Amino acid sequence: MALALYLIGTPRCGKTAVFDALTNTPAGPNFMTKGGHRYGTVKVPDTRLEALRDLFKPKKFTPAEVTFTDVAPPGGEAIHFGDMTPVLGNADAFVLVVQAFGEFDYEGKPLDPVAQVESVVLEITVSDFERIEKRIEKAVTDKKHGGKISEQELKLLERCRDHLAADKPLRTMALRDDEEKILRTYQFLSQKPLLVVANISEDRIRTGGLEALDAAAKERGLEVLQFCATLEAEIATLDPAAQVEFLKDYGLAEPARIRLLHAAYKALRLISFFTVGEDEVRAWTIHEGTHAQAAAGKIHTDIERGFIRAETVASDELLRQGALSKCREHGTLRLEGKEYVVRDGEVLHFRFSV
Ligand SMILES: Nc1nc2c(ncn2[C@@H]2O[C@H](COP(=O)(O)OP(=O)(O)O)[C@@H](O)[C@H]2O)c(=O)[nH]1
Ligand SMILES: [Mg+2]
Repeated sequence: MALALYLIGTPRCGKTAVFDALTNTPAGPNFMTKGGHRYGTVKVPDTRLEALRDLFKPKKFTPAEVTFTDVAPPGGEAIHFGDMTPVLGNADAFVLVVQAFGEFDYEGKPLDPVAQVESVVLEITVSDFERIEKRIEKAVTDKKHGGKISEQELKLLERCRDHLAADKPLRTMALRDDEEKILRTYQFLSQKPLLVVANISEDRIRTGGLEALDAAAKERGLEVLQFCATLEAEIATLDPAAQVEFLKDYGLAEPARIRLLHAAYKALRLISFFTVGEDEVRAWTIHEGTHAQAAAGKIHTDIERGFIRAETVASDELLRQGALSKCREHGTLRLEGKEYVVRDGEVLHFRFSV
C-alpha cells in the first residue's frame, strides 16, 4: 500500500502548485480525480534499490510508492477540518504547505508563515477536541444504557480531551502501544505526523529568510522543508540528465521532491527493506522497530504465518560483494529469527513453510 500524504494549508498557499510539482513527470501530469480530490502516486527514489536493480537486472523493478492528495474542500477554498475529517482521516500524514512567496497572504495581510502554521495546527486541534467531546458525551450516555465502551477507552479519551484543551496536538501525547492502537481507530487528525513545506519564491532559494519559521516549527517538534513549487514543476518535466544540470545552476544537489519524500519517511519513522532476485527487486516500507516475522507479513500473510528464518544482509555489503553467495562465504549473510528487528536498507529473504 502506498503511503498516503495529504496536502493541507490556508487558501492559496500553493497546495495545488506543490501537488503539480510533485506529480508532474517528463511525460506530463500524473494523477487521477475522485470525489473532486486529486490523487497522484509517485515512486520513492532510493539509490540503494537502484544499485540492486543494476546488480540483479530483474524482470520487474518495484520501488516504494507515495500517494499525494490535493483535497477539494466543498464549497470553497478553505479546509474546514471538522467537516473534512472523513476524507482527511485516510491520511498517513499531512504535508502542511505554507505560503512563503510574495508579500501578502490570501486575505491581503502581510505574509506571516509562522502565523499560518499556528492557525492550521490550532484548527486541527480544535476539530479533534470538538469530535472527542461529542464522542465522550455519547459514550457516557450509551454506558448508562448498557453501552460497551471500556473504562480504559473512556479514560483514554478523557486524557486526550484534556491534552487537546491545552491546545496541544495528540501526536505530542505520550501513549503506550495499546493506547496508541485504540486511538488510531478514531483517525484523529492531530495524531497524524505533520511535515511543513515552505513554498518559497525562486529568489528565496538563495536569500533564505525563514529562520522564524524554522524556529517556530522546531518548538513544535516539526520539520520545515523549503520547496519552490514553480521551479520544481519545471524541473519535473525534464529528463533526469537535464534535471542535474538545471539544479546545479541553482546550487541544489537534488530535486526538493526527493528530499520531501525522504523527510516524510523520517517524520513517519518509516524504513525500507528490500527483496532481490532475477524476477523482482522490490522495496517494502515498514515502521522502525518491526520484527522480521511482521516484516514478512508485508509481503504475504502466508510467509508471516509459516515464518522459519530470515536471511539478511545490508544492501551496502551485498553491493560490495556483488552476489549473495559471496556474502554467505564471508559470513555477512546472516540467519535471523522472528524477533529480529529489521534495519533500514537490509536485503531480506524469508524461509517459510505453509
Ligand atoms: N509567485 C509564485 N506564485 C505561486 C507559487 N505557488 C503558487 N503560486 C500562485 O499562487 C496562487 C495559489 O496557488 P495554488 O497552488 O492554487 O494554491 P492552493 O489554493 O493552496 O491550491 C496561484 O495563482 C499560483 O499560481 C510560487 O511559488 N510563487
Ligand atoms: Mg488548490
